[in-house]
Amino acid sequence: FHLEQSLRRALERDEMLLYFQPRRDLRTGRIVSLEALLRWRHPREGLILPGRFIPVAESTGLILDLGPMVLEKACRQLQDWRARGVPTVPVAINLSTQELYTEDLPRHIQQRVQAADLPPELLEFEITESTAMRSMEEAIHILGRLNKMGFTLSVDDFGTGYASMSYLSNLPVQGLKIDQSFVAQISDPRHEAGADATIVKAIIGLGHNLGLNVIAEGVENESQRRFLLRQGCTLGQGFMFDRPRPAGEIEAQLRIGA
Ligand code: G
Ligand code: G
Ligand code: MN
Ligand code: NA
Repeated sequence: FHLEQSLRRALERDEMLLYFQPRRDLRTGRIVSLEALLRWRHPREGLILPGRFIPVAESTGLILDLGPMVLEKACRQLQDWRARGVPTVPVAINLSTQELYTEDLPRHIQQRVQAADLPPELLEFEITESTAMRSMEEAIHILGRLNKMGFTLSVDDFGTGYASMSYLSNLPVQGLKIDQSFVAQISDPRHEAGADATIVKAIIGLGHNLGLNVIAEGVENESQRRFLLRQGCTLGQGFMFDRPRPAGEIEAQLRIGA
């Protein structure tokens, strides 16, 4: 099994699909948005997770085919749900480093979204802290353009990179996602006085003070949920509520409003 060759073929044969993981209001459990997560359904290897192939796609340049394909699939899914009267929520798409700095990404995104006749409010884009830091001035410019077009932006995996507070305050983003490695450390009430709990509290405070929506990733249990709520973080995603799932299963949940 040669990953790079197979990946090229996978794109031609359309073996890629999107799963979706809800972000929920931690108080009510209501779905507020979805994150699109790429999956590769390999005919022999089965379902391959992005952690295995996104880095290869990035290093080979295949990401420049994969990225637009993800956007296209997400737009088509939203369009389909809307056409069939399924109550929709915004869908967040992960942008890799190479994609963000692609020539004229904002215009490309705008064209796709307009072609699907979608309001820009239905799409969010996530970039990691390290992607933003790669070329700060350029990132500010690109994100600013996306913002003017009406798209919502957030910083993913926050806390794992080296972004300083002043950098974060300069980024035209609306949201911040606490990396799941920190959230994992508050899964036991006895850890709430520990260093990681302090980091989680600090990130929530920083995000809110900058006027950002703060989403906790990797919420797996009730004590994490309660801790986050006590700190004022009301948005989360994680296995406590949902695993990433195919569109059909998500649709059923959107219909019942759960
Ligand atoms: O779904 P999973 O938890 O295995 O995702 C692992 C990683 O792959 C995450 O960091 C996520 O951001 C990334 N990822 C998932 N889907 C996409 C995608 O469509 N594009 C990019 N660039 N990264 C993705
Ligand atoms: O883009 P990002 O790096 O945030 O990717 C989200 C990843 O986190 C996805 O691969 C998803 O499957 C994973 N994930 C989502 N919720 C949980 C969770 O509660 N626990 C763990 N361990 N992983 C999660
Ligand atoms: Mn993400
Ligand atoms: Na993340």
